[in-house]
Amino acid sequence: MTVTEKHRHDSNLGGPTIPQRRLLATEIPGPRSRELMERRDAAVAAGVSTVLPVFIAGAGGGVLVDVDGNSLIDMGSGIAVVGVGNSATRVTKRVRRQVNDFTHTCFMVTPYEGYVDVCELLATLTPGEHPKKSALFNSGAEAVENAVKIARNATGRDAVVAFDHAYHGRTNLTMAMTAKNMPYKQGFGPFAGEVYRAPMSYPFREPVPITGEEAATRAIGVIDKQVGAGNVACVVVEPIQGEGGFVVPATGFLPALADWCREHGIVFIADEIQTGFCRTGAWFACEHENVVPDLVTMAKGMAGGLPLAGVTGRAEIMDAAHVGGLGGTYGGNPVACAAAIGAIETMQELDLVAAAREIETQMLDRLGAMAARFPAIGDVRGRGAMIAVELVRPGSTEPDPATTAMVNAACHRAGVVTLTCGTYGNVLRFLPPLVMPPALLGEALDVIEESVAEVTG
Ligand code: PLZ
Repeated sequence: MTVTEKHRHDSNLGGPTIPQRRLLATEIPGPRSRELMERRDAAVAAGVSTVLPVFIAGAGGGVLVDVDGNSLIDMGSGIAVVGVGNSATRVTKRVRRQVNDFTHTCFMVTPYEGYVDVCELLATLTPGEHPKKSALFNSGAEAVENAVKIARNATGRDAVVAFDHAYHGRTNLTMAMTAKNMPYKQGFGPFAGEVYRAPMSYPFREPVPITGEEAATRAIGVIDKQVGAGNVACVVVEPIQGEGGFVVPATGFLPALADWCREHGIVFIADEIQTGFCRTGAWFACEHENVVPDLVTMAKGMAGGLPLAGVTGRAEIMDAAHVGGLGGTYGGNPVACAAAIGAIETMQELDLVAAAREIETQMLDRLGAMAARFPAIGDVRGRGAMIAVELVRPGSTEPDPATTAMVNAACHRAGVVTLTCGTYGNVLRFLPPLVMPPALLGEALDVIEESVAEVTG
């Protein structure tokens, strides 16, 4: 693409006014995307993967438009990021204004108001009425790293507890906390020490059904025996696991765990990086069970696509680290903060909590009917606009990653961008932008149904 063409695309192709339709102009991927893939393969490190080799020229609402003129339905939101829609108006307006004023000072050198605005908003929006403080970073992994630093400093303890199926990032400490070896950890060790793993509540995969409280007792038993409560700085849990398979723990699991942490002076950290900012039909997924975490990690959805992450929590814990102990050159970059303010305004103005709940109803309805029709669908689960189906060998709970990959590929060929996840690679997950028009979501569900029929029928 020439520079002039790029400019035309920048000014015309994206944003909420882009036509909300599925349109296949070429096969997927088209010829221009294939050319670009060749350049990509020659220039980009092999370790960086591609789910769908289609190059995007513009995006908005619920669609991604590629360089061949195909308009694809976006059921991934760039992995739960553009909940407010791609290039959302309030985001781009505030970003443009900020870019014209200044792009960077480093908040640790000379501060600016946007950073403080975001921290004030986070204090209001996150669960709990207690005094809160925040620190801002660039990525989810960095937020998790810093939450652990803060918890260790505040408690004077070392041990970190994470769960089976957990995903917390790709840095050294967060790789240690992430459960799945391939592709995240293989060959990248040695990993950070003092990270322990506890069993998760994964209702579909319990050999014998147990309650959330029983699952919490089981996890606590492991921590007590293998670590000792008095050595634990923090327990870190995704209230609904993301990469691990959209695992919704049984009711009662999170509250029991949070209570036990409180009793033992352990910092309870909710990793809401994937679940936060209206995604699950609440501002934060902890709210579904009235759980008030000590610290919350956030990223993804908070800034409408710009890199921004945060840790928010009890003021006394957040303030435990010495002056100068937390930071980073770019953390809370002014452009990213402007985007976050625009994104949060969009969530409030369009009531995206309600929108996510409507998406949930529409999706669970259709996917539930599909589960009755196709024996390969073993489970349908999730909350809000974070919904998944787990594919198994019919009549069993044996994971079927091959079928999952084939259904995913069939969706892609038909112009619907879906993602997979799960420890066993057998979960097809859906993360539509919360501004997805119902008719377009209905069309995506038609394509998903046709794809399951094509592959398994
Ligand atoms: N915690 C709960 O979901 C990011 C990972 C994509 P970063 N999930 C998408 C990939 O394969 O790299 C995630 C998450 C939870 C932490 C993270 C990490 O966030 O912004 O990717 O560092």
